[in-house]
Amino acid sequence: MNKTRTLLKDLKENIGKEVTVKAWVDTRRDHGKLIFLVLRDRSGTVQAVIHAAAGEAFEKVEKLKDEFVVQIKGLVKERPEKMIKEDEFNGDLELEILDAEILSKAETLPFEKDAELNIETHLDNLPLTLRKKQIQNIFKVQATIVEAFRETLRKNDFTEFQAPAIVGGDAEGGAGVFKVEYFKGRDAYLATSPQLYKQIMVGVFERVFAVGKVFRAEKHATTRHLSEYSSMDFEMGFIEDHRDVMQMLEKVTRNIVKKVNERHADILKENNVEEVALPDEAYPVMTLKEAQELIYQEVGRDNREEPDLEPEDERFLCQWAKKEKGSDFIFITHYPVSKRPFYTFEDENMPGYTKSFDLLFRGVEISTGGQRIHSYEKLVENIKKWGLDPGAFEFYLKAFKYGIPPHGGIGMGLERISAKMLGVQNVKEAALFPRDMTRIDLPLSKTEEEG
Ligand code: AMO
Repeated sequence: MNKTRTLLKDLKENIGKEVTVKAWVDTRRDHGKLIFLVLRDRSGTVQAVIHAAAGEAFEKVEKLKDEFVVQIKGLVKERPEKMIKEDEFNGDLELEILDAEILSKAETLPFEKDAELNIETHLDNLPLTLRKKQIQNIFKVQATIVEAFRETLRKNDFTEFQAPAIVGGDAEGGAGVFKVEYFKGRDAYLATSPQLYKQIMVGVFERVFAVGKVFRAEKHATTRHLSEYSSMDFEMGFIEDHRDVMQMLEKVTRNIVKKVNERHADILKENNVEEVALPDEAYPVMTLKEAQELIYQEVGRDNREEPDLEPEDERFLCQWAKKEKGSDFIFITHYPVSKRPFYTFEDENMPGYTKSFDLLFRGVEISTGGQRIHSYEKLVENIKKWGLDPGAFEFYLKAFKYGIPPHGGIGMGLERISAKMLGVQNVKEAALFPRDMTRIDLPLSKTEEEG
């Protein structure tokens, strides 16, 4: 057998020639004396066919089932005009099977391949369901989002760094933290964010970014929360205030939209999602107070004394921004000091409120950021005020003892922005292997029962 492999996307250049392809059997369909296979490799799909008259080769193909891994020798043919399927990958071609070899067998699938699965069955079977094109697409787009995030920041002189996942003190408030029982004489936790380290790194490179896993012991299973998620963070020195950070985040998100549109127009079309609305002007910006007043005026919901937005407020503000400003993104600034972590900079012109912001996108908060406190004394004071132990932050505080410029940054949830870009309802479907209170790969109760 010819061992040189031709990828399915390259079949077009081989019309009339014999090739060897290596692929999965995506589906098999028997039709009288004919067997049709849809083959799938990393580059695409093709329909392959064999007639009973082919003898020995036909007997080999008869043994194949869905998800068998095969090596197939075949002749690349153009399909007759009336058999062409315009919207199918390689829809104008067909591979006439000359020989087949099984590289790996597969058992019968535990679900109907084309059936809409409920989310639990989907998640229970991820090693298989991730192979579906529709699901693969989510993670292709996700990879592009990360690439675009990195690209913009590199272009703007940021250096990527790897943040630790085991930490001695939690920056975000402590409620949702996983404790690690291992280290002698010291409490340790899984990082809820690279916050402390990105600030330390401002003292090293001025502008830094990190993409990595962070962990939140969320008390609720929701469509927006994961126990482990991918955080895309940046931090930049020598800013005037939080608005410099917002500008950079706008650049990053505009490039994400641009790259996803350029590269995945077909996927966006398949998912039936509208193009992301980007305003010609800068993204709309509102303070929390203004946002609450607007909600009160427009829909009569009076949350004007609340320190934060409710999910329905976030949805309303996004609808408003889309309608009034032609933007799927909107910044909300100036959350109260009491609702933000200890490191957040208070606005000298608006005491009690911070130079911090959330970026909302299609109804949900996808990013939080702001200016940070850079004075050592003020930080120590705040750590105490927040009821935390300055001893736990001794290491972080060294950076501030020895000169840190005014700085700020953001953290953005990769799964949340991916889900919203693709119209995926539950953030768990935009996480490759989601963990939450009820699941580590398999449902926890089920594994306990079985164990
Ligand atoms: P925050 O806690 O708001 O801020 O988190 C930043 C962003 O991370 C995402 N996110 C989540 N995604 C999935 N599951 C979760 N449980 C979850 N929690 C948060 C959201 C959110 O906007 N250190 C600050 C950021 C900064 O100021 O730089 C922080 O962690 O998209």
